[in-house]
Amino acid sequence: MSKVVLDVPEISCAHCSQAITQALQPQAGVEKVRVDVPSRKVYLDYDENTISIDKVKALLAEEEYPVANISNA
Ligand SMILES: [Cu+2]
Repeated sequence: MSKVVLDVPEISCAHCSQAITQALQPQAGVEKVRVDVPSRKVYLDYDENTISIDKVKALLAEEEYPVANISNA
């Protein structure tokens, strides 16, 4: 399992947190999603053999939350 931190500048409120969680949590391979609104970060635990980080980025982009940066948790 991999752990990453995604910087998502568009995060601004609890609705954003909910939208991102709902977009990612149901996906196969996503273990855990935690959105921190004040720091505009998404903490993601996922199985890289099941879902790619590019897929995660695409899903967030579809929801109008482009990922600006990815770092290891
Ligand atoms: Cu919001």
